[in-house]
Amino acid sequence: MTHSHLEGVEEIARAMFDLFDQDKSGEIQRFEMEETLGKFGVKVTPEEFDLLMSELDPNGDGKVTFEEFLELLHKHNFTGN
Ligand SMILES: [Ca+2]
Ligand SMILES: [Ca+2]
Repeated sequence: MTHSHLEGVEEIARAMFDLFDQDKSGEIQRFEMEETLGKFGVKVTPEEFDLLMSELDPNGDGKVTFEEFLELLHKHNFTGN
């Protein structure tokens, strides 16, 4: 069984997304982002955090959907395209 390149990327993105989405609500809220980064020992200043959220959450509703997450990966060429 062969996976297309895009399917592989979506699988990785989904796994990463699930890691952040601790309450499995289907969206990453700010507190989840903060907690998950903290768990990995990543320290960001409030300014850096705001910048990160504005990247991840372009429509500014305070939640990152899987679509927004995937779009960011594409934007930064993590997909290799
Ligand atoms: Ca959530
Ligand atoms: Ca959003």
